[in-house]
Amino acid sequence: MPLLQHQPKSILVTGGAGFIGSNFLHQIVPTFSDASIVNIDKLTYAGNLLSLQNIENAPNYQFVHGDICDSNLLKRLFEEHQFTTVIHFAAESHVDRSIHIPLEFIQSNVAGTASLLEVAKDAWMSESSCRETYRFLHVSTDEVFGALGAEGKFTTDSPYAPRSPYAASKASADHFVRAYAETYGLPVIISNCSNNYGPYQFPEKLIPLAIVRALEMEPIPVYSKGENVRDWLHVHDHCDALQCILSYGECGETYLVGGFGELSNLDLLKLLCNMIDEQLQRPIHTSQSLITFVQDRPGHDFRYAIDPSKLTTELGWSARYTLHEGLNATVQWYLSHQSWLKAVMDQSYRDYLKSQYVSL
Ligand code: NAD
Ligand code: TDX
Repeated sequence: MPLLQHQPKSILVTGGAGFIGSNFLHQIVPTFSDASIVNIDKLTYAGNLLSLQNIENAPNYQFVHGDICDSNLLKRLFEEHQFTTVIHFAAESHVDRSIHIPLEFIQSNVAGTASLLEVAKDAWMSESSCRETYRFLHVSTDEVFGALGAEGKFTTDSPYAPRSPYAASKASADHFVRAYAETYGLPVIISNCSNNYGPYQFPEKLIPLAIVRALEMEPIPVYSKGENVRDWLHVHDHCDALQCILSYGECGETYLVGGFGELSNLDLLKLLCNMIDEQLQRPIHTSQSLITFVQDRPGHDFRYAIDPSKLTTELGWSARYTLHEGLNATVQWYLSHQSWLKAVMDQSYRDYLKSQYVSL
């Protein structure tokens, strides 16, 4: 592991009320107890302060309700807090929604990232004292590299080939982040991670959606024949990787994050359904019988898979959870947090889901 360890003093987290951001805050608020941490979040349907109740009163933590597109608000926050570290999660994150409302994705993911970069760059340039220790970590996705066939993995040499409006917006954000490093010297790091699962994930994404549907004995929709493959990583492993990258990563570098968790969607759902039945003490195959094949997502990427060797060999990170352990723990978490589930699933969300699926 490199000898230099970055010790953040004043941290800005964007999108910290969402799935990965809230898990990350649960980790860093107690860990970096000497640092002051500000979380700016717009609280879209995907962001919820209920996910942050464990840390909301911590003395080193503050929540700001706001939009990263609001440059004046960002300027005020940078002046007030003199951030030495920015960790940028805020984004519209659901591929299916990006197909219906692409412009909202361009606004938050592209314009929002550019507005954050511009304010961060100005603050960094005017602050000579902390320039050496400054870091801007941009949290991105493997979807920017497009779709794989049956073989191979994404590496840091993979070309950009985004295929959905979501992926294109994230790719564009990545390009802006690199442009700010090349043009202005802003010390940035980019991480591209595979599919996350775990606590506090909004139940529009496959795993929490399937758990909710199984709990309610409702159909569990799987697109096409369920043959598409995703590379699953427990969110705590992703958050560990981000902490590792923040502490030991090199500015200007890109790290791919993944834990060898490949499975087809159908195999994943069958495994998950068995775990749900076991934990609910239901007869075997009760939940599996709910799996329903529905119309495919337009432009559905066939397969993602990450080669994380740069992160494991250079920075010493590796995943703690096997897929089996992680999924079991996740089922357990959702079964014991049904009040959280109910609170985040309001009627408008249920109406949205109803409009989504066409049974085959
Ligand atoms: P999420 O949708 O659960 O949370 C996103 C958060 O950002 C929400 O709290 C939302 O309110 C906030 N937000 C959205 N637009 C905003 C804006 N304009 N200003 C301020 N806040 C705004 O997403 P997530 O799954 O936690 O993903 C976080 C980041 O990680 C995203 O950038 C995503 O692209 C990336 N990522 C996600 C995954 C995954 O599997 N979920 C994998 C790799 C990378
Ligand atoms: O109802 C469904 N049925 C189904 O078969 C849903 C919601 C999804 N799927 C399929 C589509 C994908 O092949 O399951 C797979 C996973 O889908 P999502 O959970 O929507 O994730 P994905 O589209 O792969 O993107 C996710 O991983 C990368 C996150 O949403 C992104 O934010 C992240 O960047």
